Amino acid sequence: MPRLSSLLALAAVPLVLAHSNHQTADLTAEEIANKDAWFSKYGKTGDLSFTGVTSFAHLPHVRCLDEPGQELDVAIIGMPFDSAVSFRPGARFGPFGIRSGSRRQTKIRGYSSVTGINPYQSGYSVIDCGDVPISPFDPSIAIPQVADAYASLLSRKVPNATAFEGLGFAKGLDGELHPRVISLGGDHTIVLPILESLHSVYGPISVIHFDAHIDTWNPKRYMGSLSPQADINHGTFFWHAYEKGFIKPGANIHAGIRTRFSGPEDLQDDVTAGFDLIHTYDLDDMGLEGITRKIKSRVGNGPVYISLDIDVADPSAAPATGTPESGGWSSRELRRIVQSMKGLNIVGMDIVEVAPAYDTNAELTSILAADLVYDFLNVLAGGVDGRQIQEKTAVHEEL
Ligand SMILES: [Mn+2]
Repeated sequence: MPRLSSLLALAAVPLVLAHSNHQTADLTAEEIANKDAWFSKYGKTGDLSFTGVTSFAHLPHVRCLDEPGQELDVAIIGMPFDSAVSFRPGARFGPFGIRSGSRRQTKIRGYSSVTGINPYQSGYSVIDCGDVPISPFDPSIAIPQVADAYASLLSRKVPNATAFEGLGFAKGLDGELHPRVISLGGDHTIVLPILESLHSVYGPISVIHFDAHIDTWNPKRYMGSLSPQADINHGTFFWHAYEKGFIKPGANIHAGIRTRFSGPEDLQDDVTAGFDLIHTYDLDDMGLEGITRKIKSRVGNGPVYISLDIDVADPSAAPATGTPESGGWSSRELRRIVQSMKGLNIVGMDIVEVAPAYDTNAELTSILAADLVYDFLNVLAGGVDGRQIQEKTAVHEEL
């Protein structure tokens, strides 16, 4: 049996050899800060996908609500609120989870082989505006907090208005271009104050609603009408949006529906609220093109808001959500349907109901949600009628 000292000596050999090939640590603090010396020695500066403080896709992070002078083209903002849910809570951690799921997205590796653009290096800026500080204790405070915060973002100057105008996007009733905001929920209730803010800029707008649930439940039928605040929750907010006139009558549509109902009266209320409906099984019969055509013909060319509850995806792809329903679309099917929304006159988008505590260790739900935000950004860059903004990646400049 060999002696321990000779085993240690053998083990030391590769370490010594490896070390002899290594460059030595010889950069000064000034050289490291200047980045050129770091780059010439190590070939990479800045954050890697798994390093750094986590903003969405490593985008610049500005606390926009604290900086009223911050101009915005496209803003990503978290709405960490989950105090109005009917089943599992936890979506207040959705913005945290989606940002974590976005870590492999970076500005320099954002080129899409599907759309032929990099939405992070296009003609407009994308900024992570942080989170809205929302009361977890009282929805009657939280809901106006969302409305005030969203209105603040919509009021900002659009720095690259030319790129936006080139896309053909709708201006507000004031004749001005306004930022496009992508909200990370949060439970679905946040959409009511968002639609309120959008209504004050654009007037009534159409809604495309990806979800397993209709969310137009009349509160008088849905769990009773206990108090004015209890009436406003993540299953009733579209009913309120209809009653308040925020959405265009007869120009809204759900896609991916498959939950159970109290009875046909729920679906009658849904029609009253102004929605048409695509069932999850319709994908088998209508195909991708049929679904896309039905959605686009329903909402037309006017201003449209896209709201995506992550539970529209099958629980095998997105288990981390408050009210999962089996029989949903795969992540591939859902992403293709979302990508096909290019060409609409989009005024805002959200992904809601991501509750990371129920996710797998592999972060399936958060990664899908972050990839859907990437698809949103590509859809926005596609503009109205498929007009595409000027791509500014180095690759395109070389070509
Ligand atoms: Mn839902």
